[in-house]
Amino acid sequence: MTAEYKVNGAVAVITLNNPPVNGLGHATRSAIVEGMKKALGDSAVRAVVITGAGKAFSGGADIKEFNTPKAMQEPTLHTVINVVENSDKPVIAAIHSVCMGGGLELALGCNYRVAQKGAQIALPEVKLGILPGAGGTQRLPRVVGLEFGLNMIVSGTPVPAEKLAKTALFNEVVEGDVLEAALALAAKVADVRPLPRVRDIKIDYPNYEAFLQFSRNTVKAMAGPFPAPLKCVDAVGAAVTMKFDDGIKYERELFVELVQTTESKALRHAFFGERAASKVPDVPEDTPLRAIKSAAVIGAGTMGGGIAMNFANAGIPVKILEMKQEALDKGLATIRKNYENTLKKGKLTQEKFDQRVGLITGTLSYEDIGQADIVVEAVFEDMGVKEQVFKKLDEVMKQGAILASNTSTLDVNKIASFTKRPQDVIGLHFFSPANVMKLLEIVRGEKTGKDVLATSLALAKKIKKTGVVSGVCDGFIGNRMIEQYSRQAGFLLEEGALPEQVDKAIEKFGFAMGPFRMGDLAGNDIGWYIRKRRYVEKPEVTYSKTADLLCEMGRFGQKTSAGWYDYKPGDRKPYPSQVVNDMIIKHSADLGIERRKISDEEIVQRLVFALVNEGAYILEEGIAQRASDIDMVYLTGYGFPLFRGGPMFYADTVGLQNVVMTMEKFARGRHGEAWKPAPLLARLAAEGKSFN
Ligand code: T1G
Repeated sequence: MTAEYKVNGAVAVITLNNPPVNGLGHATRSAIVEGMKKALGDSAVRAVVITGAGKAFSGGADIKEFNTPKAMQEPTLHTVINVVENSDKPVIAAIHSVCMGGGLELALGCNYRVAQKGAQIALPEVKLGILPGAGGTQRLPRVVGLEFGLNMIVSGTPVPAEKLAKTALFNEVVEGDVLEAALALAAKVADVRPLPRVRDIKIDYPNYEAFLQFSRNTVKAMAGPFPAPLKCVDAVGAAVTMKFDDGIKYERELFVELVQTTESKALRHAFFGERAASKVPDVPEDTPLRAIKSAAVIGAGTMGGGIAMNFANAGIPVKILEMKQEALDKGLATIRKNYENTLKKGKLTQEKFDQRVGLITGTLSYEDIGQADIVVEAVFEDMGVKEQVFKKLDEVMKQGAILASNTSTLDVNKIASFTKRPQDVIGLHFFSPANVMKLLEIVRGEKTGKDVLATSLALAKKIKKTGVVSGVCDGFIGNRMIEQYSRQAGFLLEEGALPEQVDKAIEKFGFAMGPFRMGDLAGNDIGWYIRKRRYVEKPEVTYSKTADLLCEMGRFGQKTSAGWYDYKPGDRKPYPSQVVNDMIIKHSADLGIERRKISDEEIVQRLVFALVNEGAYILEEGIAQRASDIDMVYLTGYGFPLFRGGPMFYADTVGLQNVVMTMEKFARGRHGEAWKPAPLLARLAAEGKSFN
């Protein structure tokens, strides 16, 4: 049963019991209505308490039901709330831990609400590209006020119950057992009539038009490509401008409109994708984890420093090992500076600053780090250097320590072979800046222990990263795909586009930054170094020479104040470079290519479908476990626009047949060999299927 019914004296208790978060799926909704019918039909019952078992009162509607017939199957959540609100006996919600979305809307339909201190209260629907669709936009402002209610709904941010203790949302906020408090309240209000109903509260907000207009302007500016925030304002506006039932109808219309949007489907895809990523079919959920109470990082450079900050931010003491005092001092000073900047911006308290800085220490001796539970090497991306480091780690690290490499492309199996404990070796590929970027590629070697993998996934959560498991290949998931994206970017330059047009086109599509601005930021020499290796390893793979010519000009990007773009001292703004554009145009001539006008649409298709096709290869080779993992890599590590759901999700929305047809057109052009559809992509397209 997904809601239990029990009579406790003269009070009926309906306990939602649909783990993990008491999602209000159809079965649970039906069970609540059943319970209410029993309570209303039992003359011995004088009041009803609704509460939740397990770790939540309720996390809201069952998102998995959306866009399926079950979501609209009676009793809908509206019906459930109406049954509660029209009850002729008092109904009390006893709220603990989590009360969100439809869960809060259900509570708002009750006559009374008691919450436990610390319970997270939210209407987070906007984060899924929708809005509260069961009366939340009409009831919440009636109990917490128009402004606070609108802020909660437009932001979707949880608020601890005690912060709402003085509002009409809660009759009581207790420290102790919330069910006991609710039963005591039930006894007190059993005979109170008329029963208080949130819908009867009038919102008193003089000059609400000005407030709503101001809210519309503010929300429009921050909503970007997402339609939901503005619709939230419209729905909440109805709570003051319309009769209650008209407001409910209007809210419903807006909800139905939003739940069909691609933006909402993309957000829901990302919500589940984030959670699915931590699941590994052959690693049981109850795999014992290794305790991570201390960490060490090898290398105090940009990556090493950022990685160390992740551990300190999670309260884990971390030792940074460097070879030279000067490098160590520089690295520690950079970390301190980073924290000082955050402190200055008011995003860190002095106490947290002191705690985090205090958790990071430095050393020049390997012996000092031997007792750490995990060590992450972030040294130069060269197999010879990795070999030295891992042989040393194998000597000094205690048994059971996890030996992780932050390599961005190198073979983790080979790295593991430098040790006598390959089962303890794993890749933890952070993305720069490592203390900011959410993505963590967790590279599973052939011999990586299941407990090491499970521990790394749990560690990713602890340091607030999105951990995505990758198999071992050149570039893992993200960099292997970006390689094809960069190849196309180079070919586009040879055929007629210039850096600014390519960047602008893909940034208009929604990328945070185009390939050439990104190259100038990260350093064009990084790609240069990798291509030189590839020219030897894979001579059959062609690249545009423009990027090499650029580097031969010493134009590595912002760090040399010149890259694809020109830069002025102290100004990170990219200015189109005549020198570079001339080089590109001359290079086309040298290749005998007649430059042509290339549309923005073609630019976007070639860049994005290059990602999709390589993603399909990665999927069928089992390097990535699922398409949504690839999407999570691109959403959290490469600035792919969230409202488009990631490259694989985007391809699904375009339609795989259309993707393949477009690729066939490109295959007839220059470097057509790059457009051979991955067999998986070709098959799914032929069968009319999708990746996700
Ligand atoms: N529906 C379906 N599954 C859900 C779910 C939900 N609402 N919430 C969580 N899950 C699953 C999640 O996928 C994961 O599954 C497991 O529960 C644990 O989640 C009409 C229409 C509640 C704060 O947006 O914010 O109500 O991976 O790992 O860290 O107006 O889950 O184990 O298989 O996140 O303890 C509005 C979304 C819905 C809340 C718990 N509600 N959930 O966090 O666990 S729309 C939300 C969360 C709605 C009404 C509208 C969090 C949490 P698996 P978890 P957690």
